[in-house]
Amino acid sequence: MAILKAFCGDITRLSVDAIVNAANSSLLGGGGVDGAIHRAAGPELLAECAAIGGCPTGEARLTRGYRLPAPHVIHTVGPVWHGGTHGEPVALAACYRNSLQLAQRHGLASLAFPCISTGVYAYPFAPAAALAVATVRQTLVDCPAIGEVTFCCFSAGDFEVYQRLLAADAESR
Ligand code: AR6
Repeated sequence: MAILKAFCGDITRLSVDAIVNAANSSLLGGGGVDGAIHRAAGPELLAECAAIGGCPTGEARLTRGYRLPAPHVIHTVGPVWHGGTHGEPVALAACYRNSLQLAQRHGLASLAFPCISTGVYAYPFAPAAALAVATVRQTLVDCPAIGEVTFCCFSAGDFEVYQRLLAADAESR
C-alpha cells in the first residue's frame, strides 16, 4: 500500500523521483510553482519544455529535473476555475491520474504534487484537495511501482486541510 503524506514548504527542495509542475498549456513557464521550478531547475528545463510543444489541459509530460534535487519533472496543466460547471473537476482529476500513470510507466517510485489549479487558476482549495486525495488513492491501485506520494502545500492552512484528509484516508483502511 503506497504511503500518502503532506509536506508544507517549497516543492523545489524535495528529493523525490519526480516533482509535478502546475504548468500552463504552453509549457514555457510562468509564475507560482511553475516559475519556482524553472528558476531552480535552470534554463535547460525551458529548452526541453519548448521542444515538447505544449500540453493540453488534464494531460502530463515528463522532463528531466536538471539542477533540482528531483531527477524528473512531470508537467501537468490544471483547469482554470470558471465556476465549476465547465468540466473543472474532471480535468483536475485527469491531471492527478495522468501524472501518476506517467510516473508508473517510467518506474518512478516517489512523487510530489503541488496543489494544482489552486493558485492563479483559482480552483477552490478544499474541493481541489479532496479530489486530489481521492483520485490519487483510486489511481494508485493500478500503479504498483509508486510507493510514496507527497502533497506539497505552500501555507500552514493548506497543510492542515491535507492533514485532515489524509487522517480520514488512513482511518478508512
Ligand atoms: N512550492 C510548492 N507550492 C507552491 C510553490 C512552491 N515553490 N509556489 C506556489 N505554490 P499556481 P495554478 C502553490 O498559481 O493555480 C503559473 O503561472 C500555490 O500556493 O502556481 O495551477 C502557470 O504557468 C498554490 O497552492 O498554479 C500557469 O499559468 C499552488 O502552488 C498558472 O500559474 C498552485 O498555484 C497555473 O495556475
